[in-house]
Amino acid sequence: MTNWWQNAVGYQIYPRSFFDSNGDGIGDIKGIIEKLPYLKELGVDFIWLNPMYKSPNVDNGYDISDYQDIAAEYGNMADFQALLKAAHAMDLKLILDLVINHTSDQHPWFVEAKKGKDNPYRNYYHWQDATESKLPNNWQSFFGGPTWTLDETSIQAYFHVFAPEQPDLNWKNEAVRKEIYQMIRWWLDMGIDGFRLDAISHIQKEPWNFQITANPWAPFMNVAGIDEYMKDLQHIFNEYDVMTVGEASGVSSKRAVNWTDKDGYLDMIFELEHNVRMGKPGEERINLLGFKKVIARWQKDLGQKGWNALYIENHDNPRFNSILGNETSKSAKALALMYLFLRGTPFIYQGQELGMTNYPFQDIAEINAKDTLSYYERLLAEKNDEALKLATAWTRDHARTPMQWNTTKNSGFTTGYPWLKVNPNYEKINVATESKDPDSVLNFYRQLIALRKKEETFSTGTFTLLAANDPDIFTYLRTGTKQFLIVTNISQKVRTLSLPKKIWQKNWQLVIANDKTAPRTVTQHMKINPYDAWLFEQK
Ligand code: TEU
Ligand code: CA
Repeated sequence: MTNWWQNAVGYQIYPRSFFDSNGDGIGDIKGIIEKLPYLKELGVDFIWLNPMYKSPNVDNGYDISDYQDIAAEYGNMADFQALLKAAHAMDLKLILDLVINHTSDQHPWFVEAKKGKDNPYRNYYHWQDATESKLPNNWQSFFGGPTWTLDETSIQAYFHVFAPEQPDLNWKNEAVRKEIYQMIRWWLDMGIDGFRLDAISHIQKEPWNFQITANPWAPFMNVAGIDEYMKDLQHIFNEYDVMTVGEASGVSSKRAVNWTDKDGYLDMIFELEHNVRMGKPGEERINLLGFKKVIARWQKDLGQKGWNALYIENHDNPRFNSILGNETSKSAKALALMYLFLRGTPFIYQGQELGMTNYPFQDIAEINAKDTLSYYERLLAEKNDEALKLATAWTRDHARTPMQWNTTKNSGFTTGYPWLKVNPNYEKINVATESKDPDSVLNFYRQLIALRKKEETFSTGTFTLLAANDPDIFTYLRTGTKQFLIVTNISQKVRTLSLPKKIWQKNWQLVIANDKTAPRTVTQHMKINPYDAWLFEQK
């Protein structure tokens, strides 16, 4: 085991919603410092912070106007350095979000670029001749609408794969790359422990005359030529002892080996394929079989060469306990056991360790997420009378409601008025209550994290999927110097699991389960109740 992150568990903090130290309703850096002991007790090794840079907040910090400054609502650079120091003093590592596909339209580079065709910064972004009736092409942005926004003064349009307020940087311009690389070194020299690279697979685009067929986003998904830029980044990262995880949609599980093996550009990448949905719009859930097949394919394709980043929740998706579980503490525990023992580095998204659930949105005014609001507008324009339901069902804001700390007003997140409403279930689901309850989701997470880190087999061992086509049961083996069997029923059905003889004839012993009725050992046919989750060790 050569790399520290291969035996580590990470924790993702969405600063805006974590803990507010000064009562303005917005989480902040001092708030994170206050809660470091909580993370230490949870047992995680590193923190990934969502953006806390200066930003007009059109996309909550993913629209950066100054890469080397802290947004005032989160604190200042001295606070950040205090956080880094405090984290390191507790042996917690800290990685930052690196958003280099685009900047804010308020970034000085773009402010300059907009001034005219001759401005030295013009070429920092992508500009093409255009008129209102004729944009350079018909490509569509992730947030809805065209990827081009017209600038009437110059009769040109600029390019953006997200919101119009997030113009894409022109990576073909060497000056841009130089600036970005310098900025990266500046943070690494400060002593941070690595980066999560936002939307990194989009930095290269196809020629503007590329014709879209099935996948509307193909023209900016891991496009040829990206390797040159990734190699540059790799060389910088290699000079430091840091970990890197890329958000790399469009990089297939087969190609991900090149991205993440020992000569790979990055240490690991987040796949964005596993949220396989089923059900009618507005009532969609995750399809377990689809999810399982994606995960198993990544486990197999990365094999012993590449490295996975494991996650079930983040700031962009609904709560897993709502879309795959049944919102009980039992299902939250089953989901934890299901994914924490896969091969790779697990990430836990804040509140996931409590079994937090989706928010019951009743009014569009409760929504902040830009993409949800524009989707809602589109539905209204189409006169869809289920607009609210459709727009809020899968919104990112489910994950962004404030962290639930205790039973006091606003879950103890703030003494003021929270920027996004607190989920009303905070009176039951919160850190204080769950800390005292030995059977809570929180204490289950603590045990699983400790177990995962204690057994080397969970880091280095191989992965073998069992019952591959079972629609309800996710079960697999991890094999190294020891062998473990993970069995989970991710459904509301009582099922019987029949294992092959080569498995059941071995001698197994239960290590941990989410229910007292769990069998002590493995037999040929095992009755498994809804959301039962068991972990056995071969003796
Ligand atoms: O998300 C980007 C993202 O999800 C896309 O890159 C993805 O590839 C696409 O939706 C296809 O599935 C990141 C952040 O996580 C998100 O919060 C930001 O809004 C976004 O980038 C823009 O910076
Ligand atoms: Ca605050």
